[in-house]
Amino acid sequence: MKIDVLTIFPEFFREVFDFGIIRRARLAEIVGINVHDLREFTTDKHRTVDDRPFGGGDGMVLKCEPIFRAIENLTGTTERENYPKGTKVILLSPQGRVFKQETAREFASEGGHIVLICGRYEGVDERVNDALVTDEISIGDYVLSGGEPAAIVLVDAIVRLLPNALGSETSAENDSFSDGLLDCPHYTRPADFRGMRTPEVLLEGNHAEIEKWRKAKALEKTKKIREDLLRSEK
Ligand code: 9D3
Repeated sequence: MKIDVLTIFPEFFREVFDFGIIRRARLAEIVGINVHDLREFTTDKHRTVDDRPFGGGDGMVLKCEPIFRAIENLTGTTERENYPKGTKVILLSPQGRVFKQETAREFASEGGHIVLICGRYEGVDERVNDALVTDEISIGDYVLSGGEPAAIVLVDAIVRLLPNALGSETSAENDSFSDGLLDCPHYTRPADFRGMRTPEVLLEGNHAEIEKWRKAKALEKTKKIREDLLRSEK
């Protein structure tokens, strides 16, 4: 898989893809990640990426031209219909559909080439959405100052689902959210830490009982914290 990130703050991403699973996946050439400065796709002397909104109002709007030039450079076309098969051009914006584990699975399995456009300011010229964007995505109901943190979230959630990205120690199928429940509590040595004891069942080695305990704890936690997960389809 190839992932390109378009941003006016390329420095924001400088070290974030150099750790853990993402680093390992890049070294194993499971994924190639490249971050591009939107200003590199400007043609004017001042390298202008934004301008004031038509109709007035506060803030600035990201201009069409640098984004169209970037997408043409990265995909070969500025018409969404003509992208090579498996190309996703994703706009990170508060107006998008909310990113879920299901969305991560969709992008990991269908996206051979993913381009992430990081929104900023009051927004992005709507013609970017009209012509270029295949998916508009938000990561949740809170206000960020830009799409950059959201891009990092998507890259992390997608890359770890790519075949062979996880080591043999973990499996994506065992994840919380794959079975729709929160995880059970975990303990490691010492069994007694400053008087706080590990539940006996985990120390006794009865694996059927341990499984039963873990399921019950996961259900109890989910009921208390995320009842919505028990009601919803997924
Ligand atoms: C004035 C109305 N605001 C829209 C709700 C303006 C606005 C706020 C925040 C415009 C852009 C932003 C920057 N945020 C993102 O680009 C963003 C985002 C977010 O704020 N929350 C959750 N997911 C995302 S993905 C991109």
